[in-house]
Amino acid sequence: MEIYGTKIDKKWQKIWEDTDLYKFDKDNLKEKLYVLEMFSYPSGAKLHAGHWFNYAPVDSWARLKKMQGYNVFQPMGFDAFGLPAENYAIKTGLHPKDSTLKNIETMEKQLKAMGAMFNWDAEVVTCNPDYYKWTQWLFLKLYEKGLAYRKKAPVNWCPSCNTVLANEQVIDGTCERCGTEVTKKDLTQWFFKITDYADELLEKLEPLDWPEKTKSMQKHWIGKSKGAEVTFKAYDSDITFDVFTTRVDTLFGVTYVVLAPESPLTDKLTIDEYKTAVETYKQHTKKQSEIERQSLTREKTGVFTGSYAINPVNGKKIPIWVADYVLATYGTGAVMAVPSHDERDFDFATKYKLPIIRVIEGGEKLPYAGYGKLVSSENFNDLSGNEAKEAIINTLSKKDLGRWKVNYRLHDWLVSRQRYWGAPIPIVYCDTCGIVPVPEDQLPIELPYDVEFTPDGKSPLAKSEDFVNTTCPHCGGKAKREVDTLDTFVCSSWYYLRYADNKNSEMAFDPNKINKILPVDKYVGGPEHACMHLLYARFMTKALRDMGYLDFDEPFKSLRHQGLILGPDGQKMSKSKGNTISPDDYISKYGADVFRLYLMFGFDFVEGGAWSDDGIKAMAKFVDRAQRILSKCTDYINLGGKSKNTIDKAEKELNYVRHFSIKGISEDAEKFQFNTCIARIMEFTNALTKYSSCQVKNPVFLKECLDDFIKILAPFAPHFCEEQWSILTNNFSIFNEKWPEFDPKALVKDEVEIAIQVNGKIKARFNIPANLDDTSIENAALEDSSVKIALEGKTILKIIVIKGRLVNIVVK
Ligand code: ANZ
Ligand code: ZN
Repeated sequence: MEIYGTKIDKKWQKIWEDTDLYKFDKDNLKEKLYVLEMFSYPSGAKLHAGHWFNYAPVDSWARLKKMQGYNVFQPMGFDAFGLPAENYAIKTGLHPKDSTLKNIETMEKQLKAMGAMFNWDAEVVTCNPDYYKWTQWLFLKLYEKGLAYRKKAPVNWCPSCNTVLANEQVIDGTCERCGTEVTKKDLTQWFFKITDYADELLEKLEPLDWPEKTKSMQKHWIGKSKGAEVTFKAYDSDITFDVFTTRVDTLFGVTYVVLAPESPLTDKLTIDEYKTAVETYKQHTKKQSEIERQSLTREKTGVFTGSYAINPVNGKKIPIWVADYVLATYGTGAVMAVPSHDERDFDFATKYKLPIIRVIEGGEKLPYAGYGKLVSSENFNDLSGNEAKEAIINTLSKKDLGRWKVNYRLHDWLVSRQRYWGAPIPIVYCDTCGIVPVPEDQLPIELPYDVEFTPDGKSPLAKSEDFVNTTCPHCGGKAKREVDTLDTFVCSSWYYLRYADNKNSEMAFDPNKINKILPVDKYVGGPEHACMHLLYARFMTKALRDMGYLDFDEPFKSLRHQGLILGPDGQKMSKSKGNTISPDDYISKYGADVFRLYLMFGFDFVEGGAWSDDGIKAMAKFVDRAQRILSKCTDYINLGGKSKNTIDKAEKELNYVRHFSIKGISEDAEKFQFNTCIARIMEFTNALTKYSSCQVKNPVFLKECLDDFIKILAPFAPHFCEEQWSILTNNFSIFNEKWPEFDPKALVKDEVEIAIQVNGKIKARFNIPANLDDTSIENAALEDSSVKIALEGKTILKIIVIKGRLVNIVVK
């Protein structure tokens, strides 16, 4: 008889589905628990081990919570638009719509084979018009509130994907998707004004139950910096410009000014004689990534503009340079250089023989700035650190030449893409009316099917006459549609809201419904989303809250990340290395439970690790063993084996392990320590095996132990345990049973083992009642025959009793 494997899996999966076992009760939300795993891209044809490692352990936790009485909502869906799906389609020569829908079908089947209790009736697929209609609606709402806008800006361009990328999608200067070096292009693009929420995104981050590392990455990405803006005037000219500085107290030490090559000021301030040199330098800069440019150790380069500026505090004339270590995208794109107190300025000044004036005494030595006393100007002498800053800002602000300023590293979110496979942006351009948002009742703007979508740098939709040409919703005249599509991160910034009301055709979601189901109680997915998806979703929640749709501030109260499953060689799995593990092969051999158990036992959830075939074989053996002991004990119980009234030692021992396991698993699962959960179940199996070999057993007690055993294993091996439960009890379903509670009394040991030493050498060990007092312990020690022999002819000087562990008899 098969005890685990696809036959058992399928049998129970069908029954679970037919009986609606996972039904989420929307009318009884007191004990609701929204458990969410990041939905997947249907970009490859199949689920990989990484998907399983995200979904299976979390499903086990959700099952446990269901048994603890929670009304669990665990939806699943597909992040179906975007580059991954489109690139897959191009690679396979299929249309993205066809390949995506086909992949989704396969992946749904695989996800079902996992036996996870997903609420499939809540499924969302972001590339379906009934979903992206509302993504477009969201765009219109943001536009209405001034949170979506269009501007020309230097943007990140991936020459291989042929599209712009958001800052978040540029990793170490390369494209997040294909690894190609990213360049800059001046383009008119759509942005979401996430910076309006920078402060709140920062403040509300701290109290969240999220991994500290993720919080700190997001905090750094938002990058709040408190400083000042100082206005400089160009010499012999009307041009003025601001610099951003966190060290306005070093203003007397400024010996030159540096502009970012891309700053519009650069062209304005470069005099004719230097134009060629500056232009050459600007071209050179285009090839450098922002990461490289920020490196402290890299050799500094730059060129002179031929212009000078006036330092507003002392009227000194200082040269204006252009250098790539100043970024156009931060602060004002212009810097006051203080080579005496700033390392980069120091390197630059040394290389180009620019003056260095030390203005602060008593701080750290060069090249780092200190916060010592100011020594540079009679007016400010003897002031230190913050006092000097205050005094200087006070003086400057009277002439409107300086002010406090808070700066953020975070930029507005660039959301338009020059690719085909995304939600069309619901905007129309009319010669008469300008930018016109598409009226809500005309949504969705459907993505046309017949389009030449191979990327060539232009938006593919521009090639579709039918799509482009339209009438202006405002004046009825001829108009053209926006041809860019939305970044797929826009789709995923609100999917967790749609799950809770996915069939609504009147609105994106009914606030009355979803405000009760959300926020998400536990969100689990990869750590790579720290500065993208997780930030965007938080922004979207806050924006929708401010529009009156949501009554909560944060979408994800508690967040966990799973680690990475590596190939057997310890390397990241990749087709080119030939070290990928396909879950399907193992599922058909061992069934879902053995696979799930192995993932949970063989790896630390947060750390992940290398795959091992031996590990999964061992897990299959364990399940065999568990089944044998269950069947042996069940037979004994059914035969009505001899019973007795007294509780003997063997019974006590098993009872201890039983309650120890219940307690441990309840606690460890809460911490997502699934490997120790399985280890405890293994201990319980050993204890059962030991007890089952006793001559006299207590069938009533044994039945209780088996019940608990199956219950606490059930979340981890759901199909196997449902089967065993039906054999043992004839009941359905184990997941409607109550999770057992441990009995603290069972964890108090009656007896403890004690060691008896004579002059530090162990002479005997034996058990004593756990509550024995010191004198009785001493007496018991002196009674022991081996101890008696050791004490012969000696004088006892002292007896030391360490409760519950040790007696040391000191003799002469
Ligand atoms: C003068 C100065 C003296 C500075 C000193 C620092 C130390 P954070 O803390 O990251 O906000 N800066 C300003 N804009 C820049 C840009 N677009 N590209 C590169 N560097 C820029 O850093 C603020 C400091 O970074 C500013 O303060 C400015 O240099 C530089 F002893 O001004 B400081
Ligand atoms: Zn018009």
